[in-house]
Amino acid sequence: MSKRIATVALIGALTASGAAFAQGIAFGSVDGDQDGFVSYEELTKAVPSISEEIFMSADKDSDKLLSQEEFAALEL
Ligand SMILES: [Ca+2]
Ligand SMILES: [Ca+2]
Repeated sequence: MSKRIATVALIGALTASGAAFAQGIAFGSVDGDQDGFVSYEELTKAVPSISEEIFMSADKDSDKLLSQEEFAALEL
């Protein structure tokens, strides 16, 4: 049990510190409905730890969706 918790904590730490995240996750795999944009919901499915603030700051045109370009510039 404690080993399992440690593993989950480790994954969380890796995700939270993921400077290489944008490079490590393909846009197409995050864009669940393949409409060419990543919504906050889609992003949280790929990265549960991501905050809405980070999403908003990456969404340059404030349409609540990340284009491929905005996604690439995502800072975590
Ligand atoms: Ca989408
Ligand atoms: Ca946008």
